[in-house]
Amino acid sequence: MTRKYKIAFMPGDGIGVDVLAAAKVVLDVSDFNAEIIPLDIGFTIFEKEGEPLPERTIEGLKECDAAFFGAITSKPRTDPDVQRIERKYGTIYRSPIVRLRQIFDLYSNMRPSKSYEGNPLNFRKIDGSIPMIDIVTFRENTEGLYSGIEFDSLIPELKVLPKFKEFQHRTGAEDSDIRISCRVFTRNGCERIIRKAFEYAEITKRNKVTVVHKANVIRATDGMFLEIAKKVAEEYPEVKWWDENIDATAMWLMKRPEEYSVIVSTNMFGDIITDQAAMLTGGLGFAASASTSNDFGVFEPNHGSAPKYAGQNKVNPIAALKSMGLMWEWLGETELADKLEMAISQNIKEGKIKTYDMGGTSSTTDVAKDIAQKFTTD
Ligand code: GGG
Repeated sequence: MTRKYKIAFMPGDGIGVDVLAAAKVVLDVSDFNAEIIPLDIGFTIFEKEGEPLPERTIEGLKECDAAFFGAITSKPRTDPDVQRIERKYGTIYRSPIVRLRQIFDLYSNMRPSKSYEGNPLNFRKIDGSIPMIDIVTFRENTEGLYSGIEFDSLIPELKVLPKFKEFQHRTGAEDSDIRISCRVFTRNGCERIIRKAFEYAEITKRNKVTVVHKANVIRATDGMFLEIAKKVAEEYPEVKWWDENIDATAMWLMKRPEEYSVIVSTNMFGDIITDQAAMLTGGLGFAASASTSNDFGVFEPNHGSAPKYAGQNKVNPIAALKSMGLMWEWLGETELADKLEMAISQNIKEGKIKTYDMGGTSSTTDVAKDIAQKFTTD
């Protein structure tokens, strides 16, 4: 029997509810010893209370060992619903996902992308061959272009800077026609995610890291990222590494995806290449993630709330199940994580019980039940 954990259970919106209910089917047949604590997050609770990440959720999370999260609906601030709710409660919508990452300093976003034998959605190269892909990406999760430092016009403090003066002169844009989203990096932020990737490559004996950036153009931020990578790499002589520009990675991922093993990148680049890697390995129905600090973790499928499928018991629960596996692994429950990974592989290889995205007609619950049955069979 494992020690008793406290796990926050946050289905969120839309299909987040469907896939977490499916994961619960497997959780219930496992001997994972946990108190499950339901917590509110997302657009549904924003509509009810004017706050997508209520204070009680933040406080509840502080009592937990980890959080298992489904999905949320995010809408731009020009959306009439957002504006209506903001007016009603006098609040401003802020992404609860980004806030969670910042409040709990979940600086590492780890996203595995793996081909499963027999998956009809596996990527085929132009020559017809199916590469066996096994990539783990570490994406910086709290800084960069998602740091939330944005301006809705050229504010006076910036307008006086020579670079802005030159920009405004060249473009002829009025102050009010300029929007600024800052890409802010810190030395510590770069170093800890790069170290995480190299450590992982060493511990798992993958021994291969690709550092992805655009240092030749975005010199201040990505220049520092690359410079730190070179220093950190010296501490891991067993790990072979190389660096690439993000555009080259996007291209080579389509041509030779099997050559990548561990990738480390910045917030936005990491977000984009992991969606690309997800499509090479079956789509968002298979894409799981672990957002961790040094002592807390939030585990969630990469997909969003897909409102058009919400409540239909139709979508693929594998990404959520894999996220639960990542949570077990992070908690040190490796036996449970390995058993779950085996059960998922068997379900995909057999190819009998599968959701619509894989060409099947089974429901979300059917897939979960099949995986639960395989999980409990030795
Ligand atoms: N499970 C991931 C999820 O719900 N994603 C939705 C999303 O990316 N929303 C953007 C955001 O709120 O930051």
